[in-house]
Amino acid sequence: MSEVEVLGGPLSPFSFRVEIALKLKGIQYDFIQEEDYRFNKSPLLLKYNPVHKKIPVLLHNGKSLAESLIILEYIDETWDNNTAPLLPKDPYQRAQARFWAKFIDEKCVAATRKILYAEESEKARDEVQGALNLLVDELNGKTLFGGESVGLVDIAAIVVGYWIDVIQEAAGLEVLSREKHAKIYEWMEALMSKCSVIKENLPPRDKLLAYYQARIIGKGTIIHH
Ligand SMILES: N[C@@H](CCC(=O)N[C@@H](CS)C(=O)NCC(=O)O)C(=O)O
Repeated sequence: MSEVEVLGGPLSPFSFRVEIALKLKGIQYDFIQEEDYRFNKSPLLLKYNPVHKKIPVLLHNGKSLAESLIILEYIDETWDNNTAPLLPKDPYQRAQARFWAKFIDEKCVAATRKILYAEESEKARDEVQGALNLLVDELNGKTLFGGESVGLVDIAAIVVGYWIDVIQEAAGLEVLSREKHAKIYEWMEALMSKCSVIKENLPPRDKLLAYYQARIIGKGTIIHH
């Protein structure tokens, strides 16, 4: 058995976080693709993430870990080679990075899910737009969330800068606006130009779009073009 394995999906933003962190650290790993993580979970997924039954799962020497943000911290602490630290050393800065990563998942991702996969509600849309405005403020005066180098929050926020942009197109809705949230688009551009590992490994946009279009149609959501 390989020392490090990722049980994930090629189009999952959370799985992507884990793969990027490992690549940035230069850690070799094997990727095990979970074929149908929504409707036909594999025995491996149920065994290694019995609590949430979601990808990604990191396997390190046979021990399993779930939840992408927890996995990123584990990777940072386990391969603390200082070449690509994901979290700052200063305790206050570390706590701030965790705060914003949690904010991204609890406010931006959770509200986007509500809009797309439940019924579209104005309240959820206001919620996600309010959260995105706060992310824009957090980027004020910075190129990346992590300052000059890619950090935990940058990796966590790719779901916003890349995935939400595609998902909203698939759904025919606008939550992330090129005008109001221009700073987020600029940040995503800066991230890709500063970090070739991210740029080269992002799933192709057309593939991602087709995937979410199929998911949304499958759910019976009406698409407004
Ligand atoms: N909070 C989790 C979210 C993971 C997640 O939502 N994974 C999705 C794939 S993108 C999944 O496995 N969904 C299966 C399901 O909802 O049953 C993390 O950060 O790892």
